[in-house]
Amino acid sequence: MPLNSIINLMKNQDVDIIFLNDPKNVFYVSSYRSDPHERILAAVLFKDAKPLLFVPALEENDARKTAEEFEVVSYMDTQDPWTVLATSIKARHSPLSDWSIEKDFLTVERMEALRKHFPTATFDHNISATLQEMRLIKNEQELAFMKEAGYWADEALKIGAKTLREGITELEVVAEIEYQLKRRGVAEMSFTTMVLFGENAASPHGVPGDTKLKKNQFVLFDLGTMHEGYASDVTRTFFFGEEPSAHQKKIYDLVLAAHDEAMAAVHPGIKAGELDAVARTIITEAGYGRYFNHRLGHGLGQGVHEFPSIMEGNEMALTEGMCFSIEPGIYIEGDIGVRVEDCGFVTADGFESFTHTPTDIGAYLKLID
Ligand SMILES: [Mn+2]
Repeated sequence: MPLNSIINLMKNQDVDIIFLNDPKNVFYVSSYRSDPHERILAAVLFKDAKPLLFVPALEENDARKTAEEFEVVSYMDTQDPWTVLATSIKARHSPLSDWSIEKDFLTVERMEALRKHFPTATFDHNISATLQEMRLIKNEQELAFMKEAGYWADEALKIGAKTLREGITELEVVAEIEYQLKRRGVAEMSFTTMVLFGENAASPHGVPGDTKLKKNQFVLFDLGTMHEGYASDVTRTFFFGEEPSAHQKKIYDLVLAAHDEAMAAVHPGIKAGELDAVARTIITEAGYGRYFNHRLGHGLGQGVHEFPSIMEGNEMALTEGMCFSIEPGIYIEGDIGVRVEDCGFVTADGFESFTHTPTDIGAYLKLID
């Protein structure tokens, strides 16, 4: 479907050919997902000819099976890929003057290769923003994949909770989560799994190590899984013990209130910056504003670094189908770190989360039951 929309778009503009080589965009239009490393992978779309998927020879069979609407052309490592590519493009008998390229991704080296083979073409159009915009709004299929990725993130939290015991290290918990997930068919996490004990969680980008778990500490899990090329991302801060201190409870409840209020505030039309402010105001008014040292959330899709960015100053109005995280936190160096995060999508009148693990301070006890 995205393929047809883009080709139609091309017909309304002065564009003859679209050249995509960002693997995420290639996947988006062709359903073929691959990390080609230094080799060239490209989807080439024409106004009046069958689109072309250009892959390294070792990927040819996989590409053919997946990208049904494309003609697959491959090249050996010993060949000059640009000569093979240019020959296939020129054989298309479609206008080839006005190109649209990914200005945020195409390297100068690759640009020069294109210019060399198409000396009379112009490369003024930029397709990056169009694709970014299209990828912002997820279709039913994409949402279904993300819900499945969310299901496995919830499962990961369950495994993590059941693994906790006094004396276990952060890395041992990480290992157990990933081991059990892989045994159940989850091939890939969406980023490096984070498990942090006590004050270690005061760094929002902390690195799990050999710290041992003690009773009455918070344990912060930030993790996600990939499903069919789509990511999930969830954070829970579990209280490992019976009774949190007044300080622990105060910080936790504040973060949770910010999280809940922001979740409830989402509706089509609210600006990203306004949503950030909903959560930030709660934490700031309680006197902890300087300890909430990152944006409220980020977009989510084929990765965890997509648009929209939920931050102050972002005037983008959120619309149905956009996917992002809501993840307020309070981080006090040498003391405490708490974050509660869910990812989800904008619905006709609100927000639906991909993850459903309970968020209350007693959640840990429920999960190990
Ligand atoms: Mn996140």
